[in-house]
Amino acid sequence: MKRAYLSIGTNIGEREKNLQDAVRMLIAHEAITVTAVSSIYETAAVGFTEQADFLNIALRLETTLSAQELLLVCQQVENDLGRVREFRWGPRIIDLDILLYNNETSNTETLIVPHPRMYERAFVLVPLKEIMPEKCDMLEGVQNAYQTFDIEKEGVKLWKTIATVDEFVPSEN
Ligand code: A4P
Ligand code: MG
Repeated sequence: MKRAYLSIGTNIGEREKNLQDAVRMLIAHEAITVTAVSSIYETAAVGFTEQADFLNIALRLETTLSAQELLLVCQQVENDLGRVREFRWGPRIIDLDILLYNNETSNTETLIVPHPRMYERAFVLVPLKEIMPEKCDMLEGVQNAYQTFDIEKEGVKLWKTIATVDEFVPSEN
């Protein structure tokens, strides 16, 4: 089993439902076990700033998939939720990025892990820090980067506290 961390973001439509749908699809995948989901944060857009605020979460999972296979699953979830790619960093129904994969590095045309921009982004680090176990090798790097931020200035606000995966995905209907 490999452990991976994802960052999930949305700023179009029913944002909380988009997050729940994405998490449900990951839970339903036979080769993935979702082991933790962070609280939901509302975050000011980074990159292209003339767009609506995002909701962002981080998620921890265990999987038998390779990093490349996990990327394909993430892209399938994005497509199933109807994501249309208009331009880089533009508004999106859902975006799933692989932040970390089992302390491994990848540098291919389609996959760079650790995610190349994660340490510069408060909207990634704040939720991620919440779900990293204390013994995790990568925690120190995340904490060091986190300390360089003034979280309020970065526009990252707690939007909804989440304690467990079950709390995140209430049964439909
Ligand atoms: N790719 C390479 N490495 C990875 C990885 N570790 N995880 C490739 C996922 N994908 C990875 O992604 C473009 C390509 O990156 C993919 O084809 C994949 O092979 P994309 O999702 O199609 O396009 P994108 O998301 O617009 O680009 P990118 O580079 O992922 O954007 P970012 O840097 O993730 O920025 N502001 C707030 N507040 N919250 C957000 O969630 N997100 C972005 C997206 C910008 N601003 C934001 C937020
Ligand atoms: Mg992306």
